[in-house]
Amino acid sequence: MEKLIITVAGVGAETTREAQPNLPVTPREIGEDAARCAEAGASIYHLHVRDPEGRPTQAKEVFAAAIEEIRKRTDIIIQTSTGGAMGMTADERLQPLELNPEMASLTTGTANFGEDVFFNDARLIREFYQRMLARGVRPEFEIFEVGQIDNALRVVKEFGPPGPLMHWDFVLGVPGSMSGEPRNLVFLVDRLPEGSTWTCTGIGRWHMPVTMTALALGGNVRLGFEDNIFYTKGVKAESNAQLVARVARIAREWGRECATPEEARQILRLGKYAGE
Ligand code: KMH
Ligand code: ZN
Repeated sequence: MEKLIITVAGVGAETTREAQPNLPVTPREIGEDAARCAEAGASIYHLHVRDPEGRPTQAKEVFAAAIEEIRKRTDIIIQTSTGGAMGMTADERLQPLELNPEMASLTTGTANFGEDVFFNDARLIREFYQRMLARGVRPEFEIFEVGQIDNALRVVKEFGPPGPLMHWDFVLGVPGSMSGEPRNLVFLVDRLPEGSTWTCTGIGRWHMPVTMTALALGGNVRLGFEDNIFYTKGVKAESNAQLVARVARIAREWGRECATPEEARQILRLGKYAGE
């Protein structure tokens, strides 16, 4: 089996320090968090940033500061968010792409998100995808609902492929969208075209069920305080790295080592590996 790629969604836009006191918020804290996660076995950091008051922002300058702090410490793959926070405009959300990150998230459809609606209509998807293609930024298609796979394939057909392969992330267990039952993940993976790689994340209590299903299917895993703040029921995790270490340990027990960031670049055929 291919090495395991662990993505850390360590910050998010909705998680607060009140809910998770160990949430990294400042650029320096985010840099230190990413380094500890890489040490524990992670190879991608899905990046959101916060303003000095701890509120979500998509400001390019704050992303640049966080990326600088990460890069001082680790060569982990940085995947900037274009989802941002609920209610942000498309222009706001697009800002971090100007920094030409290696990867960026791209949700290919509107989804119910708790009491809110995460808005991504066809126009927005087309615009975000074209911007990523123009800058050579590899999208990670964020899938909350099955039809979003078809929406992604539609823009790939219209504007061309995003690189040598398509990378997907199934986000399961958001209240209002698909749950993290094993049969849902099997169903989604079964729909991917040839030349795909995939990861998945279980929100809240779905973290471990989705993780274990992904390992059984030979897929990859995303985790972190954006998606889940607990280690076990009622016990908050000490750090994102603690969550990484547990999954790395379980995978190793199954004979599956974690990919280093460079090995992950090779598996995903990013950058210099794109032509191989
Ligand atoms: N904060 C959510 C509304 C992404 O990063 O691309 C959307 C989100 C997805 O976090
Ligand atoms: Zn995100």
